[in-house]
Amino acid sequence: SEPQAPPVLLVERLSAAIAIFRINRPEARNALNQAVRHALATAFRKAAAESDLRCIILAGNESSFAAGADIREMVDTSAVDLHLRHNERLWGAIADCPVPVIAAVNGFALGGGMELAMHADIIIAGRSAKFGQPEVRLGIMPGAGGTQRLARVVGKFVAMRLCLTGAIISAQEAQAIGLVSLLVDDDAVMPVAMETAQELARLAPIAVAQIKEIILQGADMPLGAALTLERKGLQVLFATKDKHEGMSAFLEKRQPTFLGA
Ligand code: CO8
Repeated sequence: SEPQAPPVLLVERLSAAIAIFRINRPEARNALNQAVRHALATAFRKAAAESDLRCIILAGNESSFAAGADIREMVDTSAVDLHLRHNERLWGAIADCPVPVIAAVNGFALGGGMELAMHADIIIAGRSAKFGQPEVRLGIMPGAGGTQRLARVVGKFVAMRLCLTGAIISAQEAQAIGLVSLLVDDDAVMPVAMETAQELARLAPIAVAQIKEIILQGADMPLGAALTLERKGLQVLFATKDKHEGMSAFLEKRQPTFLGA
């Protein structure tokens, strides 16, 4: 019988609270073919339904986070084919994840790979990671936030340089422009991502979820409305047991035990 092909996405559990999704197409620098996209969407949709999950680490391998959309799979794709794939629904499953997502980036995060990293909430990158939106060099353009999320994060002039020229930048430069949350040694990326995930997992889950939701929703709103949303979010947290626990623990000089209630 045919040997079983390895899964294109490895879904592991560090604990009940922490999941690790690893893209696994080393033969193609972890290029995002439709199989990987569907596997990611499925994994994120399942994660959203799990009440115990507190953090997702999204990773590739040591040489590539993801080198973009799969060019072999796109070379003969028509405009109508592309429309009918409705990849926005697959990206939406990642964008809508209520649980914090940490991108652990080693090696290349290019094109759709950089867009995937930008779907995360925290980006931890190794010193030799490389970022870029090289689509223009293929005669196309970014299609999953590379012109929009990027410009909102780094501003017009940096986004224009990256998208118009397709320049590949170092992790140091990516950190300088605000794309990388934490820059660490290459072999520290996964350990630091795990420590960060464990730290998040110990915090009050409702507070964490409100913060993620309000930062993301507020970014698309006028400031006044966003500040109201923030204030209402804070008021809601005053109704939680965890608010009382967090403050009592501080006053009693002990560690809090949060319940997610
Ligand atoms: N797609 C398909 N195969 C790839 C990709 C890719 N994006 N990247 C690498 N590979 C394959 C290579 O073809 C090669 O395969 P083979 O061994 O069969 O020849 C193998 O991976 C190894 O690649 P290299 O030999 O090139 O490895 P290097 O270490 O020399 O270089 C790089 C690594 C720099 C990552 C280089 O491979 C590269 O430039 N890759 C392409 C990067 C790129 O242009 N990405 C953007 C793609 S477009 C996009 O992401 C947005 C599309 C939006 C529309 C989406 C619709 C579906």
